[in-house]
Amino acid sequence: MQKKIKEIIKLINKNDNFLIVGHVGSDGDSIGSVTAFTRLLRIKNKKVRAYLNRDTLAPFSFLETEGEEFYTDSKKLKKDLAAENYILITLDSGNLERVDLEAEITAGAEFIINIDHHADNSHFGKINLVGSDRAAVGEIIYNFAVEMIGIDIPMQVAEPLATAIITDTGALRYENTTSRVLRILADLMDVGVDIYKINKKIFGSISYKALILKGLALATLERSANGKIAWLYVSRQMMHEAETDYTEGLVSMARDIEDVEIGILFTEEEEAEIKVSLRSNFYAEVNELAAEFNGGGHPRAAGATVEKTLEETINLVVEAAKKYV
Ligand SMILES: [Mn+2]
Repeated sequence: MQKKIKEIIKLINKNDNFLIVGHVGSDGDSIGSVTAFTRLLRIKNKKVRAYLNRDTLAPFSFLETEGEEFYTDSKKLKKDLAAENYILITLDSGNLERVDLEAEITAGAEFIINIDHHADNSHFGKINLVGSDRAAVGEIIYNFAVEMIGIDIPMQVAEPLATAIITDTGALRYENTTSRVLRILADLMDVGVDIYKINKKIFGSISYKALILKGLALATLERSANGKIAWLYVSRQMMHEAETDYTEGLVSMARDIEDVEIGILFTEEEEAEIKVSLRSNFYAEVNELAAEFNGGGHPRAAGATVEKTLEETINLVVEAAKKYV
């Protein structure tokens, strides 16, 4: 890992125009890593742009990504990049389809540096750094920061890094919370990061509308396989009723039930486009279950999109999940 990091830093030093991006349906790891790495390259006086999807930014407004280098308008980004040569750095995307950019912008890059922590990463970059034993991409970017500017990491980089790590470890509750993660967070606290504030922002508060949606979703809860599989769903009608499509944390409600091994959330994005979120507790490799439906992810957290009706998708996925418990 350290060798690869040095190799990428050398490349960064030799070049001067970068575009950094996370994955579709961006989360705290994606947004935090993109924000931190972009600021790191700015500190190194590099020309750098980042694309952050406006739809997913709201809970992370405390990261204050308002600088001119942070684009939320894809059209403007495309226009500004049109006559330029740029290197694309993708963070937290397991494959090219996950990269949150218009195909034209991805294709226009000189080459891609792919930095990720998903074990099933397809190595789509010219350079690939896949630390599948790392809890978050933020953990990898922390190593870049130490290598590039030393351990005295400024707050504008430290805070998004902590956000990335706290998000992907579920506030240090998931199996991926290693002693290495705790040491990094301790170092980030030492430079001034307020872990309590970040925890509170991401996991300790919910909007009224999101809570209404949670109530509607909980009413759909069902179990199978002697209570080892639990699932709930969110239909378009329910999102309409609650006036929100914020489903963050819902799948954990199913997974966290006593004796459950696999928790599933079905979200009806379109009439025949169902997002399937999969979580497991101890042994079920839900990335393999996701792969049966052309999805992917981690052994304990994975997902797929199924182009069938809600009811058909629930029947298919729940049936397939029984093999894993
Ligand atoms: Mn991640």
